Amino acid sequence: MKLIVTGGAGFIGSCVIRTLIRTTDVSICNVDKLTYAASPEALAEVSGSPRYRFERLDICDGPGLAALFEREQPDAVMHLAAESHVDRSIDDPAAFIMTNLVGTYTLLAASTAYWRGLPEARRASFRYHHVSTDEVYGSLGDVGAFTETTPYAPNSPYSASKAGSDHLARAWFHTYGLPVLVSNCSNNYGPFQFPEKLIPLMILNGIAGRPLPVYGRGMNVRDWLHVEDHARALWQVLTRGQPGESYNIGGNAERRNIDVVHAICDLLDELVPDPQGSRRRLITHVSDRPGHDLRYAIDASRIRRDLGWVPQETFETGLRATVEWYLANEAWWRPILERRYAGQRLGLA
Ligand code: NAD
Ligand code: TDX
Repeated sequence: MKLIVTGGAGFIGSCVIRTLIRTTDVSICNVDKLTYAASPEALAEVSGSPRYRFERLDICDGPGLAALFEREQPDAVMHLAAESHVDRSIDDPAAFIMTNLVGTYTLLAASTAYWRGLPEARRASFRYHHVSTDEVYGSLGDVGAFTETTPYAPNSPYSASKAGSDHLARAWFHTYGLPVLVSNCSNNYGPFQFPEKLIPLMILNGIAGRPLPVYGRGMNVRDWLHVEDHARALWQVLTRGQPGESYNIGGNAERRNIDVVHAICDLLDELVPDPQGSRRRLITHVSDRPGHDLRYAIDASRIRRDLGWVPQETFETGLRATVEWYLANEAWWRPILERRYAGQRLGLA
């Protein structure tokens, strides 16, 4: 199989590529614009593989995509390229509208033009997998979980742009017959996650003895999944999912933010003792995120039942491995912290 992965230099896309090159015989062309969030270093282990190649391209570039499809002749597309950080979408939504909406539209149009020209057998087996988030469903109260039929109710510019892109993918299936699969996953964590997101930010600030900024009272709940479990789920959806369907992906690991931060402090204290006793002393409650969704929880019974996917990590094993990974990989994150854009977000400028 020849697969085009968009956003393959990002946190999840790079994990998908490492996992698939290691465990399948698929050939991958990684299409990525290389924004601030990209990490080519996360692809070092596959860069020598004859089954991997990289193409620097913006998914808003229609002619560039058309030429790429012509050259690559893919059997499938897995679309992960996106602007992904909620706080950035609040400060400056424009890039989110361009990449997540216009870029998704441009990729759908290029995929459809290419797919229509395929011989019948290849047209039938072609797949377009749109990778999305549970944030499109909005915010939950104390009970219940998102299912595939939960109505969309996005609350941030990020989630609204992702919700719109999900609807475009759905429409391309119903209107043009493109074999579209959609998946909606909960919060990911693991190696190579850019340190603007909660878990890597807390680990790196904890290592450096800097304040740990918890929004509001830290009572918001997220449902966490290790990125390698997500990558395995995406492969199941791509190869075994039913076109026109969507699949929720989650690890049944709901945690309050404050409990996640406590767990990180305690793991760091165990692995690198804190000279002043405990890193919990660094916790600083800061003003809340505007429109902050209270709780996300995923009901992943469809993917478990229909595709037989089950996560391999628990939150406890995955978080420990992640803290250990950041402690062992300063050579990856130190240059990121020193770059100005990260400095602004991390308060290090
Ligand atoms: P990320 O921000 O780490 O990586 C995004 C990648 O997309 C980067 O390599 C970037 O260079 C690339 N990109 C951005 N704009 C582009 C453009 N216009 N053209 C080409 N490439 C472009 O994101 P991530 O956390 O790896 O998320 C990947 C996907 O998974 C996104 O679609 C996101 O919405 C979705 N998702 C993320 C999570 C999560 O917890 N991180 C959870 C569920 C779903
Ligand atoms: O400094 C912080 N302090 C804090 O309390 C940061 C960065 C976050 N938080 C809170 C906000 C959220 O309740 O932690 C929670 C997680 O925040 P993020 O890591 O920014 O993730 P979230 O907003 O939940 O979105 C993530 O999961 C769904 C990804 O960034 C999205 O791309 C994905 O779709």
